[in-house]
Amino acid sequence: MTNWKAIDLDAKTWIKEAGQHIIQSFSKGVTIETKSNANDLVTDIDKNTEQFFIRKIKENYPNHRILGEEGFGDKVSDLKGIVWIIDPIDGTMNFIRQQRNFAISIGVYEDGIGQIGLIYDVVNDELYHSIKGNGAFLNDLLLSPLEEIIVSEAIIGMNATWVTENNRIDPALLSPLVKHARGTRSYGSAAMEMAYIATGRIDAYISLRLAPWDIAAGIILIQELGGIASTLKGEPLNLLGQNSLFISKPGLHQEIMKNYLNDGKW
Ligand code: 2AM
Ligand code: CA
Ligand code: CA
Ligand code: CA
Repeated sequence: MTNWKAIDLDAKTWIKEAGQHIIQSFSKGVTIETKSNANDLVTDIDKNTEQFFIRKIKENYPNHRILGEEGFGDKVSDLKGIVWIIDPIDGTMNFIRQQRNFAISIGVYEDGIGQIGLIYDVVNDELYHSIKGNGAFLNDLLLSPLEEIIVSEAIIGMNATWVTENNRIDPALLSPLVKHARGTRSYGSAAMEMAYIATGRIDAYISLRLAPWDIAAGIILIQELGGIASTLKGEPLNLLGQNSLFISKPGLHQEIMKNYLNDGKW
């Protein structure tokens, strides 16, 4: 039997320590590089933070594998055994430009099943955490199960990109949702937006292009609270590839799927 409580405790200790290093970097300056395109950024802090987690995990759990955004982990092509899925800084552009609105995201999976989800909003010292079946917490506060809400009362997290010309979705599909919702928000960190659903700060989050490390922790957290996570076509998420993401409070997910997304037939 895997001792998830012990792993969770270690992960929380490490995530706080990593957060301290990140805070210290604010006064030192960071080195910025671009990845796939001019808006796809990475810093030495993203890389150092990922390497920090890998060192800790390998020392303490040598048979666990690690899938990390910056590529210092293992070549993971299946989810057998225990796999840590890590985004050392989710919201790198915010980290660089705002020194806020970013998070560390860690999901721990066993044979493809999410067991531990951690999202750490470093600057606000807000640690969202969940062990499957044991509830979800913000720091020491037990979070309540998510309640149903309707579109006209809901705040939807979504990047404006998806209602402009783009090569992933017809902007006409999502624009009625933007119009009918109580409001929309875009924070620029998928992990943080999912954490905000957990606390009720927003009610759903939509993105057309996310990687496993963006979503691994958030889906554990939200499912623990009774929320629903799928692709924008309503399909199950794949933690080994790119996905669209539609994660939401219950009720709202069904309403949007049916009335705005033609039950995934688009
Ligand atoms: P990142 O900061 O870790 O790269 C921004 O809207 C959100 O989308 C962030 O969570 C960001 O994660 C994620 N994202 C995923 N792929 C991206 C890409 N190619 N370029 C920029 N952001 C990306
Ligand atoms: Ca990135
Ligand atoms: Ca990310
Ligand atoms: Ca990242």
